[in-house]
Amino acid sequence: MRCTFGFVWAASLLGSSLGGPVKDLYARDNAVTYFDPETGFTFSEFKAAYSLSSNILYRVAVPSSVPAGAAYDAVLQIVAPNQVGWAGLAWGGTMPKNPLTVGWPNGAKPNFSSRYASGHTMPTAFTGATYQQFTTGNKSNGTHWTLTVKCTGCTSYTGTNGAVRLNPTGTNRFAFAYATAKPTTPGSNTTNFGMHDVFNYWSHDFSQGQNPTFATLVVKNGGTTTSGDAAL
Ligand code: HEM
Ligand SMILES: *[C@@H]1O[C@H](CO)[C@@H](O)[C@H](O)[C@H]1NC(C)=O
Ligand SMILES: *[C@@H]1O[C@H](CO)[C@@H](O)[C@H](O)[C@H]1NC(C)=O
Ligand SMILES: *[C@@H]1O[C@H](CO)[C@@H](O)[C@H](O)[C@H]1NC(C)=O
Ligand SMILES: CC(=O)N[C@H]1CO[C@H](CO)[C@@H](O)[C@@H]1O
Repeated sequence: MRCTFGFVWAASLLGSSLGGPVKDLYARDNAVTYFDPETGFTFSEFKAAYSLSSNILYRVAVPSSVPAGAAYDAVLQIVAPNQVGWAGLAWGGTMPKNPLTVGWPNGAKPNFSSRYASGHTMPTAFTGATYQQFTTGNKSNGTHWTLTVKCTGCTSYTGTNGAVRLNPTGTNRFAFAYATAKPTTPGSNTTNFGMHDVFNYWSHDFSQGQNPTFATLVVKNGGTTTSGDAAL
């Protein structure tokens, strides 16, 4: 599995330096629109290679027409093979000092936790971001688990150099990490877990995950709206 991942990553570096077709292939992978029939959200989807034949999918849906400078919510969906013990997203593209969302399988319904790391040590609970787990899109079957949550506070935060606001209509630097080992206490969102096996970075294009009816969809999926859900 790591060989595959290393190959894709190395190939993308090679493509970047040579400007060849591999770079184009990688760039396409960064900007896929995915419509989820279960929740009705349109997501921007990134595929993180997990093995020769499977990926971890990181999907982000945002409201369209977010007012300039305004805070806004985002829906995160993670789809991972059952072999993945936990999968995390770093909203600011680095482990320390940005909101981290960590999800993991737990029977029929995956769980998740809001975390923050001050350095390269186990991230602790983070109250600067709050979440709603939808009544849809949280499931597992024989091969994959799927987590779907709305986050308030993941797209604006105080980083190392002050206030950061992710671009609601453009690309943002993200990072992921995952481990095969499961969290110690999967029924609790304050569980301990071990270090990742793999991490990497990408540029996530929010323009591919625009939702003109974001607030309506939040309600349809069992959530409650906030001022960050913009256009109805
Ligand atoms: C028990 C939990 C964790 C431990 C002990 C841990 C530890 C570390 C360490 C030691 C490094 C440096 C590795 C190197 O330079 O080769 C690192 C890097 C990294 N970790 Fe973690 N980590 C944990 C959880 C997480 C989580 C939950 C995420 C994301 C959601 C994450 C994302 C990253 C990223 C993106 C890097 C690359 C360097 C950076 O951007 O800071 N880590 N981690
Ligand atoms: C755990 O869940 C509770 C109840 O939803 C929530 O108040 C708390 O912030 C969560 N903690 C973490 C670390 O995600
Ligand atoms: C299991 O869930 C994954 C992710 O939603 C999906 O791609 C796959 O088709 C599902 N498998 C079955 C047998 O339903
Ligand atoms: C997820 O974590 C919360 C907070 O610790 C807990 O109350 C809830 O029962 C857990 N849900 C599952 C499905 O594990
Ligand atoms: C917390 C919650 O409501 N979980 C739901 C997630 O979505 C699945 C369907 O995909 C529901 O069965 C869960 O109850």
